[in-house]
Amino acid sequence: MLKNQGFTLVEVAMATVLVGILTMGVLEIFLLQVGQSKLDKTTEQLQKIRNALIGFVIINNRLPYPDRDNDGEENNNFDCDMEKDGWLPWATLGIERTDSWGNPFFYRLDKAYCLGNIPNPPNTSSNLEIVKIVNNTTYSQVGTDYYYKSNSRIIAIVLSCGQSGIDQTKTRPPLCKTNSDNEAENIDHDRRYVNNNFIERRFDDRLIWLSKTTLLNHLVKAGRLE
Ligand SMILES: [Ca+2]
Ligand SMILES: [Ca+2]
Ligand SMILES: [Ca+2]
Repeated sequence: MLKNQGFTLVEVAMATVLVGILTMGVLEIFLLQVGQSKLDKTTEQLQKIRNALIGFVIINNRLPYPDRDNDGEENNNFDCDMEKDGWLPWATLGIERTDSWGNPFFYRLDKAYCLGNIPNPPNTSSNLEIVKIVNNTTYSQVGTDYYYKSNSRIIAIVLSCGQSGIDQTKTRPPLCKTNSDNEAENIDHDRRYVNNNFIERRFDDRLIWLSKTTLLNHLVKAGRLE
């Protein structure tokens, strides 16, 4: 008697589940790779932005003012003391308009550097700071996480909202949607910003900054300061 060569319903169901699992695995790996490549590209963009800011200072003896109206051009009457964060003036700097998620970059200047020429001697007044998340209760607390102060004397900060993107209902930059208290720290217009490694669905903001010492080093090398 010939054996039935067809598949039973159970075999078909098992094969379907197996194909589904394999497809999900491949899809997950693909999405992870896409996500990583967007992170890498935005990190590269931020490094170029920092170089562009330094180049702008060397040429103009000042940093570009923040862009208030999201047209890419700096606004020379921007009030850094009151308005705090603006859009990055990408057209003024001659750089790409958006991060790799298609969202604008945001830009915060120390108010002493928002008044025109670089102060002489260079100084900071608002003491912007960048902090990093750690899990150690000896440090100060932000929400459920802890941080330590990693950098102060920051002159300029550029922020990409990262994978979480922007909230279209917000009107005052930075327009980032926030995943956590630590991301909320980056849009509250005070002097503290959080920078951290990528944590899925918790922290995906990408930041770069210019410190006073970095800027001084470049100005001395360019012969703009002795
Ligand atoms: Ca503008
Ligand atoms: Ca803050
Ligand atoms: Ca984010």
